[in-house]
Amino acid sequence: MRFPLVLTLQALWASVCQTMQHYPAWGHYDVCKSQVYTDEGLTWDYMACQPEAMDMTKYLKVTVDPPNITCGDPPETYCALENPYMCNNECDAENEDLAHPPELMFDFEGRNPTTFWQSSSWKKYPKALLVNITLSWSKTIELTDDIVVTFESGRPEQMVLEKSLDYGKTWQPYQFYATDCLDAFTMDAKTVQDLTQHTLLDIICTEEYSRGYVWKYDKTVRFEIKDRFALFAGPRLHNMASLYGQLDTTKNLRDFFTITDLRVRLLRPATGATMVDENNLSRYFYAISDIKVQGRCKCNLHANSCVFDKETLNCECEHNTTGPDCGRCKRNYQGRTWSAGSYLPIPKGTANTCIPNSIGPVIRQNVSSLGVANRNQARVCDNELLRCQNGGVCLNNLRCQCTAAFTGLLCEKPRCESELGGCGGPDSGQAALSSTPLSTLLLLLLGSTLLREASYRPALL
Ligand SMILES: [Ca+2]
Repeated sequence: MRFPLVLTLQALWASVCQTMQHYPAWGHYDVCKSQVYTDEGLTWDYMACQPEAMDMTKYLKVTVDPPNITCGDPPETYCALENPYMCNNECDAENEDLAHPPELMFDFEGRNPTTFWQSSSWKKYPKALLVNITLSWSKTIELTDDIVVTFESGRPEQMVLEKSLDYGKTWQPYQFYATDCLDAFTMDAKTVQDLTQHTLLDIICTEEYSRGYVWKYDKTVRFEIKDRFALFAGPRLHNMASLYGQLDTTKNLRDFFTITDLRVRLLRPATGATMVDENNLSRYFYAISDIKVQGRCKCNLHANSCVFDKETLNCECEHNTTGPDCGRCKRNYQGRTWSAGSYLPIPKGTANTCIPNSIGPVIRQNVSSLGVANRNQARVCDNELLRCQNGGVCLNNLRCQCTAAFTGLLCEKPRCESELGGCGGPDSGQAALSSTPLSTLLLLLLGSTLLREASYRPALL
């Protein structure tokens, strides 16, 4: 009687696993592999996976160029753009309360007053006041939300947002910003709303974010990622399947949202008028209180986590891949050419796992029958894909040394299952069922009840 029960539990577990795989949290691709029971026994099922999107400003290095352009050395007093007689903005690099270093663009906002980086003033007018702010990740990342730059002073009259995909060797423009696009860049002014699926990759100049001080409460300059996503995924991004499908099949589109570095090129500060007041140049400067960049590590759909270690982000590669972006197969796993995972078919995607150079016979037999002679072929366990379960320890990749309560190739079975009276019997020793497998069994039994109930009442599902 107990044997069929075990089989039922195994079958149930398999069906629970399958159910979970078919209904993952939508669009997360947050599981790289799961263990399933099939006709061939315990095996792995692989899925495309990617890390969660996160606040990427915690992991960047910022460079401001020219290096001496940050205000306060020597100390300087600034006047308000709107009122040349209101001159109470002091900057002194030596005084912590009055200094405005670049880090203040990335600290926690919500404080009152806000904290911000500030440049020296436009003392050398009419020579252009040029500042580059470069954000470097030393890692390929994929943008998932709008880039938002919040200015503490008036927004610049001319600026360019640029990106690099090769760690800053070459740069491409992302978007041009100006009060007058034609005059500044000989480009027609457009907005993101003018873009279509066919022109999504076009680089535009927008006048949307450069209006003068009369709009002083509107302090942000955006690069609209979500509006671009929406061209495929619909206005509220409800059809991410369509977007993922496009990203999968169109490399240019995918690369468009991928960066290693960003650069804000400030070309002309806010003047609030057509004429620059040459007698009071301390009214003109740049000041940025916050930059938001949301994204995820690019791991080629081969990792669901990315760790920050020794000042660098690294994908925790699965699927026998390696490299900072999981961009190649691990040593001895070059049985076929590396390829990125795929979002398709939705929702699980395709892992495109790297496979061993030569696959030995699949080991299904009892571990005790494995001799030294076939050691090269027999890889029963390792610390990555074939992990020993329930506290078991992998010995020389040949066998799992299980704790007293468990048995099986990977220590996956409670030992009491094979004992007289089974796990439910009075002699089975409930101590053998540690809390984890007990709760698993309870879950399975609960699942079984629910599934049985569900099968009786299909109309309610
Ligand atoms: Ca700040």
